[in-house]
Formats: sequence, C-alpha cells, structure tokens
Amino acid sequence: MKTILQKPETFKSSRIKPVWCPGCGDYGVLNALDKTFKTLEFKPENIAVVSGIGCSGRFSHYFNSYSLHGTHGRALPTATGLKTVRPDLHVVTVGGDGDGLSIGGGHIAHAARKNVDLTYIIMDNNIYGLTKGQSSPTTPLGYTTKTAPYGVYEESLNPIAMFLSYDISFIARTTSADMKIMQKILTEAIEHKGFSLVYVMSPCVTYKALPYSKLKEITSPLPEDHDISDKMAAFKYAYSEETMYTGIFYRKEKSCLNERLQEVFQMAETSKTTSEIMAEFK
Ligand SMILES: Cc1ncc(C[n+]2csc(CCOP(=O)(O)OP(=O)(O)O)c2C)c(N)n1
Ligand code: SF4
Repeated sequence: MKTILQKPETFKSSRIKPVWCPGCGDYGVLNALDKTFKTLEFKPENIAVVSGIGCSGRFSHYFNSYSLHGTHGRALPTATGLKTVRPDLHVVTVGGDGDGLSIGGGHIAHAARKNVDLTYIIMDNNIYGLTKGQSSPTTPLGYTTKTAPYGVYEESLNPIAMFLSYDISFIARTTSADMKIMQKILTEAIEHKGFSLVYVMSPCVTYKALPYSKLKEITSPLPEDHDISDKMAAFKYAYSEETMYTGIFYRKEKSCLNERLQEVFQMAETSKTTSEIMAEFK
C-alpha cells in the first residue's frame, strides 16, 4: 500500500465528482466532513467512510480515503466489523433516513449497546431520494408521495427521542444549511470515544418533503444552558412540537466495544485451551 505522507488540501476525490442534483443538502455535509478531516489533521489512510444505499449512500465514493459502499441498510454492521478489526481507523458511516431509520433502523440499537467507536451521519431529507420519492419514516403526516398519493397516513418518527432511549453516547442534530455549526459538531462527534450519531436535516430539492424554507422556520439552537449530560432535559427538547432544536443533545462517557473486547481477549488468553479441557475427560 502506498503511504501518503503529506496532509492533503482536500479529502474529496479528484477522480469522482458528485452527481447529486444542484442544491442537494448532501453537498453541505460532504464539504463539512472534508473540512472536519482537515481540522483534525487526519490522513486519508487513517479514515474509512462506509455508506449504505441511496443518494446519500454515494457519499463514500467522493472521498480520497478507504471507502466502502455497502448494501441498503447495512452500513452500521459493516462499519462495526471494520472498526472491530481495525481500531486504528477513524470510521465514519453515512446514509439516508430510508437507509438508517427504515430498512436499517434495527441496527442502531445494537451499535448503541456496543458503543462502537465510530461516527454515524444520517442525512435526513424526509423522503427516499434515489428511488424517486417514496415515503420514509420521517415524511410528514399528510405529505403526498409516490407511495402515499392521498398523503402519508402514518405518524413520522422522532429520531432524537429514539436515539436517547437507546442511550447512544453522543447525539446531535444539525442542518446541511449551516456548514460552520455542522463542522463543529462533526469534530466533536469524531473526537468522542464511542458511538456518536450526527443527525443532519439535509433537504432534497427534487422531492421537497423537507424544503430549506421549512428548516429556517422550525429550527433553533438548543438553549446555551442545556446540560448535555442531562438526558431528561434532552428528551424534553427532542419532544418539542414548536421548535426543532439543533446542537448537541446528549453526551455520556462509557467504555466502548474495542475496550471491552480487549478485556475479553485477555481473559481468553489466560483460560484453558480446548485440548486442556478435553484432557480432563480422559
Ligand atoms: C434490499 C434493498 N431494498 C430496496 C432497495 C432500493 N432502495 C435503494 S435506495 C432506497 C431508499 C433511499 O432512501 P434514503 O435512505 O432516504 O436515501 P436518499 O436517497 O434519500 O439519500 C431504496 C428503497 C435496495 N437498494 N436494496
Ligand atoms: S434526488 Fe434529492 S436526495 Fe437525491 S441527489 Fe437529488 S436532491 Fe439530493
């Protein structure tokens, strides 16, 4: 493997350019993550970007680092396996609301339980973009989509409340319209030891379930005095009906998967081998 010794000017691929629609919120996330890697003085060979399937799933192609474009909804378990065997890599997992909250929703609880040391960025545009506008778990009630021609008849999920109930050790919400704040949050999330979830409201300009104008109307930063170790306060802000709060909701220090596995490996080394156990029965 060729080692790149220079810290690059950009982590974005010079070979593969994004094919997202002009104005897609995902461009903002790509630029913010690129700047975050630069701020953290990472090297491409120390990063792995793992994505699921969707417009947002294309993300992994656009970085000059290790990258893996996995299967729909399975980015998290794939990234967990990678982090387990390569704890030295900074693993960033990315995907959409369909990928992460619908087909792949079941994996979030287990990444939280394991507290696997990686950052998961969910880009929520309230719709399935790649497959041309079907409802997702966060499409607003009553919004007309390809799969709900008379309007969505199911309530939309409250992802932040769900992440809090799983006790994810770092939870933040931001928007792709605010690069500076997103970059700050991504930096803290990547530096956090354990599972960090950055939930980005990232509008789709083609299927428009979440327009930029709505983002401006409903979002507001969490109050400055919000105590990020106070889970009950975080729940209160997550359930706010008038305002969609942005910022870091919750952070908790706890041991992560690789540390726990190290302990298991040490115990296994000192325990009896299979042949020793078999010898006891002779
Ligand atoms: C197992 C499987 N089921 C369904 C699909 C079709 N499919 C591809 S992307 C997608 C949803 C994408 O929506 P989202 O995750 O919100 O990403 P976006 O395109 O909006 O960024 C679906 C249903 C697939 N690729 N694989
Ligand atoms: S369809 Fe929507 S989510 Fe997909 S690239 Fe276009 S704007 Fe982005």
